[in-house]
Amino acid sequence: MKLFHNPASPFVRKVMVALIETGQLDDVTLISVAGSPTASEQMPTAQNPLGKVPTLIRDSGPAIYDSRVICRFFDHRAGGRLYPESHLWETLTLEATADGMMDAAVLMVYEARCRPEDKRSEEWVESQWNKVSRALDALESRWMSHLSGPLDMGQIAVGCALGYLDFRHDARNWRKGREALAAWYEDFAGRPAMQVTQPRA
Ligand SMILES: N[C@@H](CCC(=O)N[C@@H](CS)C(=O)NCC(=O)O)C(=O)O
Repeated sequence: MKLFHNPASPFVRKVMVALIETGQLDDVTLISVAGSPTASEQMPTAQNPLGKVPTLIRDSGPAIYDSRVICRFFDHRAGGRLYPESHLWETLTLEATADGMMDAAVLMVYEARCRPEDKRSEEWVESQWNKVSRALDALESRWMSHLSGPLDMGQIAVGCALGYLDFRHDARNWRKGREALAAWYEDFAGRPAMQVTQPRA
């Protein structure tokens, strides 16, 4: 199988961590691409009309995309450990929360990268950060017990979201006032799968 990949993408990182945690990394060849909403020349637009990574070309059948779909596909292939039936809706909601944080954090980067300076909106950027900030507060106040349970895809997604905040929005100091989450991340980031997938520009 072939995975359209970029080492800075937190969504691609989710897939890579899931592949490593389920022992399937050798089943995938990486195709390196780079792009943004305003530069889609290298992006997999033929396989994914949205022109986004990650996109996966399987051995048979059409390409599949969106990190949630690809992670679920690989987990299903490996026997279903990362989306446990007993906590399915919580796991999916936690993953959706982390994905929403990544969406907002990536849009903040695109605002600076894709728009001319005189067209950028500080209010809009701050509104995106407000989403991230509310999600961080929810993780700290409501999700610590789930985060501390057996490994699942919700945890992996949160780990990748927090890693992306360190990578692109370090100055926002997300750890302040979220000591439990910060301590959880300190431990989670030490997993070998997290270590070898650290984001790179
Ligand atoms: N919901 C998608 C989001 C993927 C996404 O936004 N990927 C970014 C890279 S971090 C991308 O490909 N951006 C190019 C674009 O938006 O045109 C997923 O979970 O896979």
